[in-house]
Amino acid sequence: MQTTWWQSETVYQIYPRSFFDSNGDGIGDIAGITSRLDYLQRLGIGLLWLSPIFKSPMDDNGYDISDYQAIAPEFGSFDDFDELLSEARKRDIGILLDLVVNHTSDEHVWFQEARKSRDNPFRDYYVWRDPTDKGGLPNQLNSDFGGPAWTFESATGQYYFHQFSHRQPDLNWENADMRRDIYGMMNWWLDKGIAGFRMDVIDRIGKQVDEGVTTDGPHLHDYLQEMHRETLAGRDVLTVGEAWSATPGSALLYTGRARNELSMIFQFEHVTQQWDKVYGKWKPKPFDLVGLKSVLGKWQMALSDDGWNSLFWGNHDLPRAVSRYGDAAGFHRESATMLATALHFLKGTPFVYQGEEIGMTNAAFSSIDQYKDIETLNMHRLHVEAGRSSEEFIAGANQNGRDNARTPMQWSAAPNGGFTTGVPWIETNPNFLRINAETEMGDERSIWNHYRRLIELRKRHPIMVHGAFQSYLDQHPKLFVYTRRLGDERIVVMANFSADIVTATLPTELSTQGRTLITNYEPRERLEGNIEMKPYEAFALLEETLVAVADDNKAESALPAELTKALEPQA
Ligand code: TEU
Ligand code: CA
Repeated sequence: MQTTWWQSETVYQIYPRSFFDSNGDGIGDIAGITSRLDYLQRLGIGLLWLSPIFKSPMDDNGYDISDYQAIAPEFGSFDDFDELLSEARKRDIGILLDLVVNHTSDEHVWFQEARKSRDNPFRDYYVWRDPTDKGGLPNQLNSDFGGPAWTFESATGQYYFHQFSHRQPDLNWENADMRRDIYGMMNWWLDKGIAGFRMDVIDRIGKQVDEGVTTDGPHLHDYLQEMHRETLAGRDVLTVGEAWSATPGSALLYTGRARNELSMIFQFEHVTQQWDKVYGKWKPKPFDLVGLKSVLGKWQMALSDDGWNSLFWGNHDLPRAVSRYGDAAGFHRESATMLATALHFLKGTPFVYQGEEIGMTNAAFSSIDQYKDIETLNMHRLHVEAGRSSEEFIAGANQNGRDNARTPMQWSAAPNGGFTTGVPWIETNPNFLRINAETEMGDERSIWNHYRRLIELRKRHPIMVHGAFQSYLDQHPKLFVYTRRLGDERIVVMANFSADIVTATLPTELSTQGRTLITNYEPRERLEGNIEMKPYEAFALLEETLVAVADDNKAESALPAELTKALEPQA
């Protein structure tokens, strides 16, 4: 079975602002990432996705780009970037950059020009509409960050369209000159040797505002196939498109092998399915495993023969996995390792979000003043203006707000978790004393070592990459049970998503014996009849075959001195 190189890799997402601060200004930076490459190599990571590092006023922490071909000064210089790229390459780690081409910053020169006059050559790089006869908004489209998606510019008497903040004007992808400039920029970065792109809200670029269409517009796939022809064709690179609106059907349009568009997408149905239908993520719902399993299973089956799944619990926009789906207070190690096992044995490419590998948790901010995220701050303002309580909003933001994922990476028990010797741009989670990379790496049963083993197993066992998925006990409210099969090999995965001891009767087809590839409790050799699962127990059992399986559970040996040193806070 032919494996495309990125199908057996694991990607690690870095939010540069919060990863490691090398110069004490309280903001993570590119040199900080370079200083942590040994840590990432030891984890087994093959690819890094960097959230945007480009010049930006940082209204949306870099997802508002003012120069696609300049490094944000607070993150460093091109020399720093070139150093990162070459040091990563020495460790067989590729770099994916974050391509944000649905919109730019309002400080981008294109927008600065466009807003000067209606006949400026760059005017049509953006989406402008006249007010209605009564001077009102062109239509009722709203921004994801609250309020109308239209802002009026009196200088030229028109509104411009922005699906996010008013400082992130949407680009007009119907303009061929604009598309050509984007492709030129992409080739400029690709020629530097990056491994590919994560593509921000790529489902939005086909917008048709007069029809009220913001996602999956009629020309979306024409643009992506043109982009592929003009930039990606002939290059062995990885692309992953963020597509909150994706369905299994559209996923095949984006990622089908014959489509020549993207390698894979991030779909979010497993996330939004847990949101309130009216208030979205701001009114959390109780966790529903049966619903989650049905979505994960649907996506496994939909992309089983073509296309390719990304696998993730978290990213810089989502709450911390162990807080959202596990039990950070009661069974921290068990639930974090269970979540990792349940996800990494699925078919697709796993994405680990910075700090997930050490079980970082949500930050229990009590005041809106502790929050930094523009989405949260805007929504809080609208919530309070609508007469609802700040405390009620903060309870929701504490569970699902984006800042939960943006508190500084916790490297050690040093002040600020060893992230900075200065004052961090956002508060460090006080549990860094207990939850940090240094502690985790030294403990053979830690979350970190569990991730390291999972990543290693994927490289060693083609069944984890290519095996066919089949779920069992679909209606069980606490157990996620599935198998992967490749040829005469089969892996049985069982995960208890609860703090309870759960007894279940296994279907006869799951009665088997073999070797435990990984577990967060004691290894099992036989499965049959009634099985008792401990709180948040998860394991993967490879059915007995003639092929001896190397001991995958051997603990990581003591840390090499150079790595321990690498974790010490920099002067
Ligand atoms: O996110 C797109 C996006 O839709 C999310 O912000 C989502 O709307 C929100 O988190 C759900 O509550 C991408 C980036 O990942 C995000 O960080 C940016 O803020 C956004 O696009 C604009 O670039
Ligand atoms: Ca810094």
